[in-house]
Amino acid sequence: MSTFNLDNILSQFLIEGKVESVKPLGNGLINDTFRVVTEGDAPDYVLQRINNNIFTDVDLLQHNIEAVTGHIRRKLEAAGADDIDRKVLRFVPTQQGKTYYLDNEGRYWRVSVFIPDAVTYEQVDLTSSRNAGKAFGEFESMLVDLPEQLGETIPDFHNMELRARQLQEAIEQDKAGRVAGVADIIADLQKDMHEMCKAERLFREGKLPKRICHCDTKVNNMMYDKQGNVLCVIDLDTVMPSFVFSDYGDFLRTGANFMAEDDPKIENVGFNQDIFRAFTEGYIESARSFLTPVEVENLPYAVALFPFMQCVRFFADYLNGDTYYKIAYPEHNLVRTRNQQALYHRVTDNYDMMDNFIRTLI
Ligand code: GN1
Ligand code: MG
Repeated sequence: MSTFNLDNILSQFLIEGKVESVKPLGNGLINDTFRVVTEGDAPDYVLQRINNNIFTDVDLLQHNIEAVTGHIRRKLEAAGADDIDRKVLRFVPTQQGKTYYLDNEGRYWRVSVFIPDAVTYEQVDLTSSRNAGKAFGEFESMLVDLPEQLGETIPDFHNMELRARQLQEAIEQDKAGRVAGVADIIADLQKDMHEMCKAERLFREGKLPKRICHCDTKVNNMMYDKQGNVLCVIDLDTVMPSFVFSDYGDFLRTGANFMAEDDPKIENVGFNQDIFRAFTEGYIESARSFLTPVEVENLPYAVALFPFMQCVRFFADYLNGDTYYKIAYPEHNLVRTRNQQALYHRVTDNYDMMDNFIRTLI
């Protein structure tokens, strides 16, 4: 990371103040993120290198982010909200008036204003889960009337049929020679593959809408103030049309697992019912106005779908020789796979509980 000439990159953006330091920030698995500390009263900034191996159309991506943050900002202004810069990200333009900079080596950069006195969590409690549910429901609800169609920054990102095909290819190609050791996982996933592709079938039958969703609602993609109130949703690269299952299910994948997604103690992986209930209450409260009966009915399926899909994605990356997710050690993606597989099974043990609870809310 230190090989980047960050001073030169920062000088392309219209930032205020003199840069004091630039340090790595957060634990994202895709982009490289830095906090830019400035001297005196000027704001601090977040500098990010956008991983354009994964987000191949940065123009479309930044266009989506501008459309979404602009729309939310206008709504907050119209509602007379205070502290708007703490509730929606503000991107800093370059000298050329764009919100990203392409350097001489083909790397893409962007800068947003750092939100002070705010925190992200790797784990949530009941209050922060309820607030997160409300916040993601509000985020979707504010975007229901976005006056333009957004493109998909990663086409078919949460399409389970595509993820199934990618896994099948990874198995057939066996690029890293790892297939022989993991036959048990392959067989286990294949059992439920058809069932887990249900959303795509409902969509083709015209029964399930796509809406603008965040599509990366893991716990650490939300900023809280020090009192535990949600300020703002961050990490907007995957904002695109998808099923609401994406936001609802993916939050619970990280929020309601007793362990981190890469914890090797599989026997401790489990589904936290209290977090499920708290998050669901918050989500239904703010999403009730637009959710259809088919969406509501399938929320328990969504809770199972996301650990399942994430398991398939980590597993395919493991079989392909670790080309997508950042890893810290050679078997990291296999550990993540087994963790998500265990979580998937713990979630499916809870179908009846989830169904019954959701019924009490509507
Ligand atoms: C990636 O960028 P980050 O770490 O928030 C991934 C998500 C996965 C997640 C698993 C663009 O998110 O889809 O759920 O890792 N983002 C992309 O931790 O693939
Ligand atoms: Mg992130």
